[in-house]
Amino acid sequence: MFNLPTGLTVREVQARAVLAPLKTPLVTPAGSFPKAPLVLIDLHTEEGITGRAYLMANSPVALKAMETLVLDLGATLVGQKVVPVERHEEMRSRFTLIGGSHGLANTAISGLDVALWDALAIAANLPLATLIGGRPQPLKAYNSLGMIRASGAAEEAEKSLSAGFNAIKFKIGWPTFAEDLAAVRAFREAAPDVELMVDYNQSLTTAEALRRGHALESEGLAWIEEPIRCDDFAGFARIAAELKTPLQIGENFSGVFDMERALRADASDYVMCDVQMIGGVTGWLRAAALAQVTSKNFSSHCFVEASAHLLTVTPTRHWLEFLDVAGGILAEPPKVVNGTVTAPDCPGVGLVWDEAAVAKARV
Ligand code: SMN
Ligand code: MG
Repeated sequence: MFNLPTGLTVREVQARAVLAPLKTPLVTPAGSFPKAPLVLIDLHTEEGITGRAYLMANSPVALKAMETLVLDLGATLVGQKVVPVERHEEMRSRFTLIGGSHGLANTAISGLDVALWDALAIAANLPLATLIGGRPQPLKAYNSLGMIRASGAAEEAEKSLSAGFNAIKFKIGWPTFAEDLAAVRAFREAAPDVELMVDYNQSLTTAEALRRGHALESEGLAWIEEPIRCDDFAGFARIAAELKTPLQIGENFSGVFDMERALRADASDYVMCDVQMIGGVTGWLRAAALAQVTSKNFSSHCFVEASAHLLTVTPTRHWLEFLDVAGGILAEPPKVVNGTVTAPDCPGVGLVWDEAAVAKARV
């Protein structure tokens, strides 16, 4: 336990770009990843405690820039106290004169925010969930897949079912709607009793989203995700109003300010926040309040490890997305038990690097 009045002081921040091995390459309508481009963050304190987090560059071209930004922003934390909410606002203020903390700036702040909270939870000897007022508990999780054609659906569905999942998401947005529909029907046939979600990853125009969305109405989908460009809230509002199938967006909300604009525009039925986009732990806690006051089902996006803590304090929590992008460099990858994920009952988030795997994956 640490001495509360003194607290922890940041000594050094390390950032390491890696291409982490994936069990299966992730194929999206916006490009595919054979490996996961991640930045691993280690925030060392004078007291010997290290807070950890990782970020996902989503494109190898952004990886080095992300690493550099985390290092340079992390250097501004050196000598400062581990008081996450204060550090968060200071970090945001560094980007005021460049239009605010969006894009890579937003992700760097979010990653450092998670590392600060992780250090605090480790020092308090509590799981992050417990530190923020919840507790580790089983959360229902869906298996998140890439673009799978109808011909591959039975095999993928079978793998998900035998891993214990009760819900599966896959990406569509094939050149023709006939291909989308064939994939949906093949998954439904192979897994008749599970929830099915589809993700378009912003690949359609509004007119095409309405056309395909209407044609999917009778397929019993649990949600249709990001059919159009992620910042077209007026377009999403139209789609949400016209379709009966719930619309899901949120992985690209750039902080709670963006989320609030989306909610005000009635841009979605559900929200799914991403730890590195919404502002880390600090941003998530505020997003959880926004979702509660607007009665929106709140799911997570990627970042299984941190989300498993954060969803426990999210009053309108819905689904945890199981997409294991960091398992290849973690000593203890996240596990699924009976379709659920539980945050580990150890201090902090529970991120421990497999240093041998990290050494191999370094960029
Ligand atoms: C997604 C986006 C970026 C990286 C991985 C996955 C996807 C999802 O949109 O919802 O899982
Ligand atoms: Mg998505």
